[in-house]
Amino acid sequence: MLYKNATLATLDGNSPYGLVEKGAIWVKDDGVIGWVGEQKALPAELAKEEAIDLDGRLITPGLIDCHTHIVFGGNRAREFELRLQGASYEEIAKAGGGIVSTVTATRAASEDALLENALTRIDSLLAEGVTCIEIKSGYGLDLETELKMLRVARRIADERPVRIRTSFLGAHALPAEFKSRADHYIDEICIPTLHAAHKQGLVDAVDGFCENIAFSKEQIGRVFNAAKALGIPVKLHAEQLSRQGGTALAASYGALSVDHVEYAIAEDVMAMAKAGSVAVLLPGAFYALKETQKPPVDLFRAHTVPMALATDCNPGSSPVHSLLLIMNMGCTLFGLTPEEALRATTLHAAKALGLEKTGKLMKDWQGDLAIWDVRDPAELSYRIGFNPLFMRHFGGH
Ligand code: DI6
Ligand code: FE
Repeated sequence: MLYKNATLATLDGNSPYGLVEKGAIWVKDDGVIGWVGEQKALPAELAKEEAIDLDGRLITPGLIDCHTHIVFGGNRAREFELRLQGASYEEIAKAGGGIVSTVTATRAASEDALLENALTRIDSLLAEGVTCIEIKSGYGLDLETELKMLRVARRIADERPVRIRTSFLGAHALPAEFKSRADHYIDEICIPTLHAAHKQGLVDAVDGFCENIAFSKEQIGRVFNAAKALGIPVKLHAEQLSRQGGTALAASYGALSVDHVEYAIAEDVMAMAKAGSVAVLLPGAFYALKETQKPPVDLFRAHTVPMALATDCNPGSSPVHSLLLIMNMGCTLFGLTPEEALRATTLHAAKALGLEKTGKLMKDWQGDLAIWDVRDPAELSYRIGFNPLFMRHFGGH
């Protein structure tokens, strides 16, 4: 497919957005970019091919939502009401609500019902030009339901034109049946379930939640050792509600990403820089929990730690179904520039998932595209509650 007369935010080179005006891009039948650049430089044999004239509209790499919990049962509207009345997220979790209440609903739901339910949320993301979504398990917390969640996540790619990456998040919360026995849960359920899920080819990465309402560094370390032995990359929810030292732990395992990181300090950021980990910022959870501690964006810049942005779509701390809104929040709440916000949902999100040659418009890179009815890429972060997607190009189609 050849697109002509487009504005290209290639994200390549040193100019802002790697912008090319009056550009053209050719995506080959195998879904890989065959040619991209200024239209006047288009080789003669391509120039005579049939093309879509975009009349100056903007093309970016397809957006990537690199952190979601989008497969789950039930909802937490009641918890939302409780939090509005003053209960904190931690208090609700400690009282047996929170993540564990979603576990009950997810265990009870059939595989087909979970899929149908997730697709409604997936469709909101796809409508905004998202072409790749990471999905975590972690609302099963038993062998059967963790595997069910991962199967549902993978089935989404059969139902919709989207790439799916799955992360095993067995160390998300302690299920009620293991109350006060977190070490037993890790050894008897979490790690054996990881082995089973890996054996069935359902795991692209291993994640955990290092927090005083979840698991300690030592417990997460045991899960990461199991991941390492299986050759699976890791990532971690760390320093979200308090500073626990999860960031340094994750970095010591060469984590693909460390996520949330509101409470990270300079030494954490330096450990991430050394490990090459991406900082995945989740302003939806920051907003919904009325957090006031902002992630150390200036330190990430100073140490050239790439920043990604994601929805964290989940029924509790971030019931967010718009990656464009997250780009706006990244700018408004965390002080990213619109250019950083676009890199954060394309190139850097790809890196957070360990995807190669994805997230830039370059020859031989992956050719999933979002085509927008705007001319200036800053417009993607600027509006709130407005979707300027013109069309999406996925794979070889
Ligand atoms: N941190 C989060 O923001 C989500 N998981 C996590 O570890 C929240 C999940 C939930 O509240 O259901
Ligand atoms: Fe999360």
